[in-house]
Amino acid sequence: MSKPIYILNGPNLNRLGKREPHIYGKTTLSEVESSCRARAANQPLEFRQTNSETQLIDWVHEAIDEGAGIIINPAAYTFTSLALLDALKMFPGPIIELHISNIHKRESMYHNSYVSKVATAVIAGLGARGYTVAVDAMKAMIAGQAGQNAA
Ligand code: CA2
Repeated sequence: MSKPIYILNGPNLNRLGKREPHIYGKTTLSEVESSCRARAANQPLEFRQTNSETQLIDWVHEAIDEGAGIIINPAAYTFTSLALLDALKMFPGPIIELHISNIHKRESMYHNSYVSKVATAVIAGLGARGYTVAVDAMKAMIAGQAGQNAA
C-alpha cells in the first residue's frame, strides 16, 4: 500500500460553506473531502481539520513518519506560526500550500505566509476547486519522485 497524502486544514475551515460565501464559496469541507477522495482514486488520503495549532503540528509530525506528501491549508496559522514552519521544514517530501481565496488580493495581514518559505508550490484563489487541483499535482509529484528513485 502506498503512503498517504495528508490534506491538513487549519482553524475555522470546518465552517466552510456556512459563512462568508462571497470569499470562501458555498462548498462545505465535507464536500471538499469527497471531491478529493474521488480525485485521489487509489491513492490513500488522510483528510483532516483542526482548530488547534498543536494538533496541526502533531499531524505534520505524523506525516513526516507516514506521509508521501502534504497539502495544507493552515488558515490563520499561515501568517503567525513559526512552530508550524519549523515542523514543515522537517518533512522530506512535497508540500503544497493551499488557500481557497487569493490571499494576495486581500488585506496586507494576509500577505506574508511563513508556510510559503518551505512549500514546494502554492495554490491560492481557485476556490474549493484548488483542493482537487492540488491532489492532481501532488499525485504527479509523488509519481515523479518514485520515478527518480527508481532511475
Ligand atoms: O483562503 C483560505 O483558504 C484561507 O487560508 C482561509 C483562512 C484565512 O485566514 C486565510 O487568509 C486564507 C480563514 C479561514 C476562515 O474560515 C472560514 C470558513 C468559512 C467561513 C468563514 C471562515
